[in-house]
Amino acid sequence: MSADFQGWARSHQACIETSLQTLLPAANIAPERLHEAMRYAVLGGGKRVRPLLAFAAGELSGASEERVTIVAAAVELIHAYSLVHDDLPCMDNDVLRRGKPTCHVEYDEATALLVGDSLQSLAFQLLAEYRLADTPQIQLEMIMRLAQAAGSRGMAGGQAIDLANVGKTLNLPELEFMHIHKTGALIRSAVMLGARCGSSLNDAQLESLDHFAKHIGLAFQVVDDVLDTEATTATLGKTAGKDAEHNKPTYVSILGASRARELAEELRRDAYQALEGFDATAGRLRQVTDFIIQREF
Ligand code: GRG
Repeated sequence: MSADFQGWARSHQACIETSLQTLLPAANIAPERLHEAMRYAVLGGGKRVRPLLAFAAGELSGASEERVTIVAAAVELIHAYSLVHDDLPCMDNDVLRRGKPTCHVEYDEATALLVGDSLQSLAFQLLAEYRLADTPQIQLEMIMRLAQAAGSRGMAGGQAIDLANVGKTLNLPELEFMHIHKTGALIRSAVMLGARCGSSLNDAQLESLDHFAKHIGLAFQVVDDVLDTEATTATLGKTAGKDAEHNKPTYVSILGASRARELAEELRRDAYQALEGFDATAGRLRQVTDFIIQREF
């Protein structure tokens, strides 16, 4: 990873942290415990991959950073909600997330449920509250895109498929279908919402960008599966080896670790190819792609 990218990523991670701190309700506002738990779940952790993608896509479309910051925060709030709910005993039942006790362990299950609900509502409130696009029509499309990505035809639906398949054997297309929804849909929306904050892209370019986003969404999951088997709990900040322990079908269980790594590389090449028609302003997206593939946690 180049020093230039590291500097850019660090400054945008800091920017999203500061914005989330301001956008989340203060912990001394009633109901204090819920607000404190929302801040606990969102602040001070995570790689902020989705915000980085939104910022990089915003650079491509000539978007203002103020607009992209709100969009990036909204997508990260949806992501944080999904992690809180995913960790609940009725789902993955995990105790460690982002290097600290999961939300329901630190607080309680009912609070964790409400944290997820409230983060999701706040995300959509932000998208409706701020001016984020050149026309109201585009902004409504953005809101609809995030709703679709988070809902039963996107992330929540993917999670339902995941839960239904524990202990079962899936083939590669079935696994891909699950992850396009569970992980890919939100990543795709981060890219597209970031891009829609600006106005320099035509329909064909937006389509190429969407193509790019689909590939990196899948690549992200392939790498996630590899890391689950190869990295330690300490490095990941979440329990390693859970997929095998829970008998979950993964890219590693189906392909083996080495072929899964190759698949991630193929997806990186496909993602790069989708960006071929763009000029140097797509450079950040290429760098975030490399980060997704090469990350160690
Ligand atoms: C509960 C509605 C609902 C959905 C849950 C996305 C998801 C569906 C669950 C997250 C659990 C999980 C381990 C998914 C696999 C890939 C993934 C999204 C990992 C976590 O994302 P990172 O690595 O996490 O970006 P950080 O902490 O860095 O933000």
